[in-house]
Amino acid sequence: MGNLKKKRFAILIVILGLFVSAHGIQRVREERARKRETPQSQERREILQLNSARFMRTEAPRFAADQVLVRFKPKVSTQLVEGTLQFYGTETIKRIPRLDIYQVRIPAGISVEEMVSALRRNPDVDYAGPNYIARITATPNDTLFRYQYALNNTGQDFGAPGSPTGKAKADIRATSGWEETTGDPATIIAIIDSGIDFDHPDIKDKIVSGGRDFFNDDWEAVDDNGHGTFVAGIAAADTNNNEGIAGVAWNCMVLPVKVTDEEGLAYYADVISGIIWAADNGAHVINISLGGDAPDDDLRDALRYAYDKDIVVVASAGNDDDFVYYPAAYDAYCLAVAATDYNDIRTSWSCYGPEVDVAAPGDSVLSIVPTWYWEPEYLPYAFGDGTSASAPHVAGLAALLKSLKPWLSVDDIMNVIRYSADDVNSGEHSGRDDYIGYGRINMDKALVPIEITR
Ligand SMILES: [Ca+2]
Ligand SMILES: [Ca+2]
Ligand SMILES: [Ca+2]
Ligand SMILES: [Ca+2]
Repeated sequence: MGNLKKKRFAILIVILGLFVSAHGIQRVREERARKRETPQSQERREILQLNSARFMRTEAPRFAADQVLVRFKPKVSTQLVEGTLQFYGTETIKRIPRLDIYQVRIPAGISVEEMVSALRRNPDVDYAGPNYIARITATPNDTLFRYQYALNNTGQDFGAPGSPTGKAKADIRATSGWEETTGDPATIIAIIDSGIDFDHPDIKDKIVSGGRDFFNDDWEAVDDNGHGTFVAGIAAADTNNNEGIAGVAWNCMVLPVKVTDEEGLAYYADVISGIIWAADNGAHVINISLGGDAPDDDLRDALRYAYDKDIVVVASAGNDDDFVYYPAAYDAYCLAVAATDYNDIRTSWSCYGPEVDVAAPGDSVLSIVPTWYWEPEYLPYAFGDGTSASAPHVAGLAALLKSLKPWLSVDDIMNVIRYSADDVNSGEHSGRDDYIGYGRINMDKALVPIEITR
């Protein structure tokens, strides 16, 4: 591995005003197009399994089994209303005055559907329907949460004054996903990057150890660039702590692995060592928000090493509207993540190709920056762009899945994330495509209680 030190390639991602790209690899587009058409019967089989299993949620109670809501036409007298409700054998639980809706209990032996149908046939009835159970959502108390459109987009103002507002629901459905799980502190996400700021108030309690610094060859992966802290915050910032932002993997922990220098450049050899070290030191998920344009067998083998240990590797596709970078392009062993924006539209700069699996927000994403990053009068948070910001959303989701269902294999987790994604560009590219893969990830759908039969 002696000549690996000569292979110095750029980190792609450069959310924080640092963008170094490398060009020059020759690849044949047609060859890739052919590859894309290869039938993937295995994948199809698993899509069917997931789709059929997903009905479990709709079979769960969606409305109260013994109640209906009914409203009478405005001219119907109170006496007639009460007489009618008695006639149907119902018992009034309460009346919602402003809407003039009666919540009533139906007699035993009659289903909600039968009662609704009977009431709707009555000419005095204006409306009748089930008493649906609203799905509650988990909203954390982090002070900057409202700026995190990527997690919860209501079309709010999320940026500096004058920045665009997004489209409601162009988000990863974090608040409803967190109803299923907020993650297990035993689940560890390794961040192969520039290190993490150990002093940051919104992540310092989420870091499992000093990690490993391969660039400086020491045991404290201190972030001298900012990129790694930013990436780690998206995946697993301290959440519901009345400070800063929420992380996707609310309770999961991070393991810092420093492979870049302070400019954000890394040797392949260090990235390879970092992946193997993380795999051997407790990582359940590995996030790699960096990449180079040259393939490398050792890099591929490092990914395979992690994959063989059932570790989910998530990698950024790249930011220059070109082919997918390495290691994201190692198709079998990782999830390659493209970037969408606050309108659920693929960003113009996101890399594309048959290796893209899913997309996640990568435009104007709020996260943490090291405490030394800004002048002291600024909060240590920033908005950043890049597939670097997209990947850790997916890594966070993988960690939540691993927390909820530790028995799932790496392929199960990757497939759940793929097949539960929303095909948000179905108008132009129906189904899986090379721009956003299966679509923008959906935590709510991915974390639904389903059984996977193998
Ligand atoms: Ca160090
Ligand atoms: Ca926080
Ligand atoms: Ca892939
Ligand atoms: Ca599509």
